[in-house]
Amino acid sequence: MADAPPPVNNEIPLLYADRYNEICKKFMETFGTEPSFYARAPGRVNLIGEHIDYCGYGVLPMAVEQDIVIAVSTNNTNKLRLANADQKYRQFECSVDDYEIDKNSPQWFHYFLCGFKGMCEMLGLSRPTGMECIVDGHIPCNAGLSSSSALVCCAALATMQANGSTRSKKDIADMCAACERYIGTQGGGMDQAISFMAEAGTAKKIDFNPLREMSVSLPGDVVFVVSNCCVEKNKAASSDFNTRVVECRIASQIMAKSKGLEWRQFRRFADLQGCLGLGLGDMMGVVGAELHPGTYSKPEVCQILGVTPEELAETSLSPNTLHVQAFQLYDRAMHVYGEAGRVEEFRAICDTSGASLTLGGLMNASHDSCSRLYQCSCAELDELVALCVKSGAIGSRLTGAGWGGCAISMVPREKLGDFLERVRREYYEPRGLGAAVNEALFATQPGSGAAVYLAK
Ligand code: ADP
Ligand code: NG1
Ligand code: MG
Repeated sequence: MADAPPPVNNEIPLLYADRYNEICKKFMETFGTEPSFYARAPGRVNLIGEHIDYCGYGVLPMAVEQDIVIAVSTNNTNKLRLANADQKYRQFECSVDDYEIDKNSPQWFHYFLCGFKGMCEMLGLSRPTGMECIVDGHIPCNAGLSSSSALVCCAALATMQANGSTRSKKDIADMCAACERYIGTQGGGMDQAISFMAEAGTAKKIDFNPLREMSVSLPGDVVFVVSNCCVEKNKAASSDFNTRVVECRIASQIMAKSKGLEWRQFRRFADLQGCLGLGLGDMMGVVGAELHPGTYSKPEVCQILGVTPEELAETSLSPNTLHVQAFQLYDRAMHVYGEAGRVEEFRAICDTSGASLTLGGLMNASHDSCSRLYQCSCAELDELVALCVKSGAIGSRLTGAGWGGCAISMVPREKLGDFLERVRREYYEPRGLGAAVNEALFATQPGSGAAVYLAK
């Protein structure tokens, strides 16, 4: 499956005809011509396995139905002309071989350019075809449902189709994980992998290096519900995300050094574990023995590794974490090794029946670890997660990078109505968010992956 290219369909499903017609109308108003095809890429919700993909560990997401659709026509003018169905995003135009991706103040079209640039490099195109594009997105932004990667993946897919090429889902996903880093965030590959490799009706266990996917059947007696705490967090606009990536890198380097290994070669916890040949539980023992709780100052890190601050910047930091003076290493490492273990347990339990209670317990433990050890939640999200559990969820946790955004809850099917009503009444109404509740609070099921639809 992952070795096949994303599907190219001749028909737009009847269910989506109205939306695509609307996009087509806007396209004609904007560009005075009809689109020749549509690319679509979904967002995702991660069921368990947070902030561990960039440490080399497997995760367990599923695609959501919400997606990014890009309508495309090609031109001979070497111009890339981008518009957005949402008027709050300004139009953008550039030459196909002359543009910059601004890491310091990322704007919406920079995410498009990440996918465009990555695909041009992958296909070896120095003069890609010009394109007119309208982006129509329905994934809540800055909320942990991976709207950024859906946009990057969709732009890459649109660029591939416009230039008449095909590549496998797996290769495009790997490429998109790398090219989204042009925006500055040094993420793993979860979001791009699930956007291409998702299948309707099944969650996926995604593993990395090399990229692999495996279907995971979810229990039938529960429903998964997304709830957005409505605090936005744009990951590329702050250094919080990369600070976590860097803390994990430094922690694995310090442990590698204390084990007498060539520490400069280590960037991820999974590689250190592989090299030491230990289990995840044993790795937590290594963390306990080799790292201390609390904060490491930058001079302390430099002294342990035997480097100058300039050398540390080279071996371990990212451009937007050069200013960071304090690193939490012990708690981050404990979170990652613990969370990697929970993903394995979650997947194994999905294969047995009557498992919901145990799965819920793993989700609750995951949230606790994200909130306390990884410190990537916020007061509103913690409050919402607690309310979801009080309202009948068997398990609830933040999903995506966090610092705001969404929780995912596992709710017994027969309690769904009461659950939604209580969360609406006790979280959204008191905050005056009642009008937004349908987009912020919804049951979801595993959706399908990225695809192309040819226009008639
Ligand atoms: P997320 O958790 O949603 O992936 P990120 O902080 O990674 O959040 O990136 C979100 C950014 O992606 C937005 O701030 C915006 O720039 C861009 N984006 C997402 N969806 C759209 C859209 N429909 N139109 C324009 N830009 C979008
Ligand atoms: P979101 O919340 O969608 O931006 C980010 C990373 C993932 C993963 C999660 C945390 C990117 C593109 N996405 O997701 O790789 O690390 O956070 O589990 O960097
Ligand atoms: Mg994102």
